[in-house]
Amino acid sequence: MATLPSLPTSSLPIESQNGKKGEEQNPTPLQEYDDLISTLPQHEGWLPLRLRKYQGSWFPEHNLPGVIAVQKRFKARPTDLFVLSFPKSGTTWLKALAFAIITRTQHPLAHHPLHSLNPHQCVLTMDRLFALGQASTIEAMPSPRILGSHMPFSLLRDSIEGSGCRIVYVCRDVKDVLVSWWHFHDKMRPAEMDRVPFAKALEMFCQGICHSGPIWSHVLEYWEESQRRPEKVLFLKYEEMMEEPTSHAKRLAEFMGCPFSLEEEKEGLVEEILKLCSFENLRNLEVNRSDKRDAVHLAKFETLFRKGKVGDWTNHMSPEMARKLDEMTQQKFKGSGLTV
Ligand code: PAP
Repeated sequence: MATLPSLPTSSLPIESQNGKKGEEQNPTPLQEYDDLISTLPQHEGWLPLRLRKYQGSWFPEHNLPGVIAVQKRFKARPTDLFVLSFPKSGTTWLKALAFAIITRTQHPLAHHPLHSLNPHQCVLTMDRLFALGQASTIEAMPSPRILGSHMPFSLLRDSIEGSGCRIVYVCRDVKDVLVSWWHFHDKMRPAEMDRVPFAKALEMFCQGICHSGPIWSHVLEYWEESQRRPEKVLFLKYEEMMEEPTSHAKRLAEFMGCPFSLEEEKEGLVEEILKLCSFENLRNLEVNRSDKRDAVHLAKFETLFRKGKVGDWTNHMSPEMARKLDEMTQQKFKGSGLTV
């Protein structure tokens, strides 16, 4: 088996890294870009997440300082691995899988950190850390690091170009992404706020007005990069991963430079990792059932595990709505070679 990287510090929650729980739970949010952000177009349709449009994409206002800081200041290392996605496309699952695969020799699966930590605590979201004024946490991580983000490729390009780092990206049926996002928002909204009607959500989504939207350019940018540099950018589809999890876990391991040995395969390690990272297993863990959340990931962890199914859109959309979204997707991806 290829030599596995040592356990990245990103595997540990921030409080564990510093050993003083709570101290960095009062971070000073980054204010450097507040003047710039106050001039950007805004949209309140997804309140309490006010969105701002920055260089063609919409971001939650509270997180935009982090996005801009990553774009302007962050420099990837050659050994970095980035787990990237459009929100609600399978990020949590991919983070769990990548992390479990890469750390499998350090952590016997029976005592793996994923039993007690949410995948977002194992693979930290770098723009959130920058937004919280904790960029130094990322710098202090020993190589190899595993980091996550929902940032579009166009905003990350300068930070990663020429570094030799690797990227794993997951995309998902646009209709299921919208349904997942709509439910997530519903759980996030304060009781006094009205639910966003699904038809309005669809309309905003089609206009690209949603976290990291528009979805189509987000997906296309990573798709095109994966076509240009397949050895450095692995492009995955949620539906295909659900259909053939074993072959995808193996592919992921190979891409990350730590393929499963024949012995590991015979021992059933691939299946064990898949079980550990499965929706059912993760959802039922105490860390993901309770009201837990951390300073980095604002939402309660339980909101990340809803149904975990392919095709739930059929329970929310009329055939007309689905046709509209499918036609938009086909039109946007036309000529790219990408089918979803
Ligand atoms: P994020 O962008 O906030 O990180 P993300 O993990 O990308 O969220 O997406 C959440 C979706 O992934 C949810 O889909 P649903 O709303 O349609 O149910 C969630 O259920 C699903 N999900 C989370 N963990 C897993 C998993 N281990 N396997 C499959 N799907 C999962």
